[in-house]
Amino acid sequence: MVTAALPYANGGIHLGHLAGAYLPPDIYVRYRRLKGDDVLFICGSDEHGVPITLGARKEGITPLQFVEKYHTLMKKSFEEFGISFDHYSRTSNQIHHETAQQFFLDLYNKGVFTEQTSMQYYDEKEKIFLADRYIMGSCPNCGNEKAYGDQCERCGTSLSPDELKNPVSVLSGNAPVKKETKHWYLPLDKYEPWLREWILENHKDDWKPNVYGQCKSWIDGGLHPRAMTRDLDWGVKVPLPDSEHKVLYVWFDAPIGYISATKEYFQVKGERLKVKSDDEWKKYWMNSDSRLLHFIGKDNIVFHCIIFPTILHAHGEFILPDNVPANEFLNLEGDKLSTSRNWAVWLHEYLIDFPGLQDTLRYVLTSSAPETKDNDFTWKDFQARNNSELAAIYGNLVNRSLVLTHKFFEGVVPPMKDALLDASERELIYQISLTKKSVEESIEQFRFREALSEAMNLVRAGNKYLTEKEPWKLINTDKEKTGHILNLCLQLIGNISLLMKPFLPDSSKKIFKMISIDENNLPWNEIGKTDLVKPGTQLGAAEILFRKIEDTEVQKQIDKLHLNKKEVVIESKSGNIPTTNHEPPTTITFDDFSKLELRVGTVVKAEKVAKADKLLQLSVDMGNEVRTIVSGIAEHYSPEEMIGKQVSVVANLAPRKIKGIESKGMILMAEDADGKLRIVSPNENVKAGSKIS
Ligand code: B3M
Ligand code: ZN
Repeated sequence: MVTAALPYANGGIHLGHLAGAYLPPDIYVRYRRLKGDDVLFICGSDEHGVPITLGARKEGITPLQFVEKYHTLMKKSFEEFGISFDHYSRTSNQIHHETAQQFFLDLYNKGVFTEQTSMQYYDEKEKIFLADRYIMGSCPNCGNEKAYGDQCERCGTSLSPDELKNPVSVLSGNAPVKKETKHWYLPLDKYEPWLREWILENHKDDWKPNVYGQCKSWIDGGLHPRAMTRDLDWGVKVPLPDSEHKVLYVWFDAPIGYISATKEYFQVKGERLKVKSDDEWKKYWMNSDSRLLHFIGKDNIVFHCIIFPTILHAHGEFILPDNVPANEFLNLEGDKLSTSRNWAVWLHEYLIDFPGLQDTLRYVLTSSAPETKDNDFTWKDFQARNNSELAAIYGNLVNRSLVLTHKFFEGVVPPMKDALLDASERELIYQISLTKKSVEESIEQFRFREALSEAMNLVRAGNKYLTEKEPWKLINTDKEKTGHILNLCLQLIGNISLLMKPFLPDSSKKIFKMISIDENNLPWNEIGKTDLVKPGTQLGAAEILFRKIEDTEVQKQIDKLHLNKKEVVIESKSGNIPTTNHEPPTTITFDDFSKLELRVGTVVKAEKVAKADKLLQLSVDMGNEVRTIVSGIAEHYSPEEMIGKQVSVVANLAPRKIKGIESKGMILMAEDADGKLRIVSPNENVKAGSKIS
């Protein structure tokens, strides 16, 4: 059972979504299907929650009109791009509402929830309780002034509205009042021992370090009861008396969407085939021999690793995720992808601008997949990978083999002769099986980037073989050996296109057509065979596999990005709270700037802070005093390296206690797209305490 995060129906699908949560599972399930495994790939639109109601409000349409518009757009993009979901559903469907409500009732009847009446923030003007993204304020952890009621996007901390400093309503811009309301809570704290064992002990070795690490810091940070209901009118209604204006929390209902979509899939299938299949979904969700995998982006880790599994566990009849291979983020041209700033490449636009080039995008996104750290997509890299890898290496091997066979043998596959096999050819054949094995291992460990690069190495080996054997010369003296060589090239191409099928399905299809193979009867385990293409077969015409991408095409994309980038902060109706933009305003006055006192200091002492992997405690000579500054650079500099370095210090920052140490000031750092930090120093040494202006 493979799921991909249900995207909010509040915009299009961009390359970051694709690289993080949709392409990896698509490769995975294509591979599993080829292996003959019983695999189901489910997704759908997430149509509830504040991202929807706020988005609709901004566009001046109803939530229903809003989700209709974006569900249609996303579904179409996925289809045209070729993400091979078995079913793409949506959480507004009745079957989902019923399933989520039943789930809630099951837990309610088991006494899982705690019922709590408390005072919560309320917007008197808009007459609405302010949960999640309806409320903003300062983050108690990092001071970000635009933290949301559910999470600070700058430091990643999960928050509740009560933790925000200076909260304001996103709708009216007013300071909220408190009003009494009742909700049902999932007591996560009670499940802590179970979560510790299930994740921290049982999944220590098989979950990705980034996923495991986030779970550990959540659990170690202490778990608290979390409300599973909200005072809203848009969503799945709470199925209890006196709850007309209450709905299920979107993160309660959305993951259950995976289950309702599975039910719906079998319902539709049953109707089509006129068979009874009502209980088929249970095989995938309740049988202990089923394996559940959730593919998501890193911002969804806590929901899929802690909250949803706790819900499934508390219910008792469901299997738990066996793995949650979450990816990090993809940046774009060195900058964070952002829907609100329109710093994004939209899939539906890509499909118009580069028709038929789905595989190129699959290749580029997989080759630079943010599997272990954030990564960068650039149009220049896109062009280079297409032209100098796909076209120049893969396309070249296929084209040369086909063209030469047509030229010397009228396109009829010549035989390979065992007696003619030399050592380098035996090795090449052996390399096919080795590559199969390593691609399998990499895919099964969710290392798609590595898997693709292994497959490409086999293509490179094929090119090398062809170049060394020079059949275009050999034909003048030895036609039999020439035929033998070309046969081997064609076998190699057949093997490679099967190996590449999960990654580049369209190209494989083209190749199979060129070499006259019926790909539908070619399972994964045929890889390694040297008789995939039978001698005597008439080959199809040689087609260009990957066309060249011109400079003008990528320049157009770069220009478009910059042209459409939104610099302006979008103001809410009342004018003082940005509704969707998380970025600070792009300009400040000189007065704003002059409030900063920036000075150069020299580090005279540096040591690690106990129990804090990221922190260094520095003693910085500021000319007239030596200050203690705690800085989060321990992963980038050792204490020894820091001694004697000149650093730029925000000298008038209010002192702050960090891990019990009073830190007076902050050190400026430059962060590159990979997240690597470097200190910002003057070009030449200056006197400690020099002012930066
Ligand atoms: N819609 C959040 C997101 O799109 C959310 C995922 C739900 S998965 C059940 O990032
Ligand atoms: Zn924060």
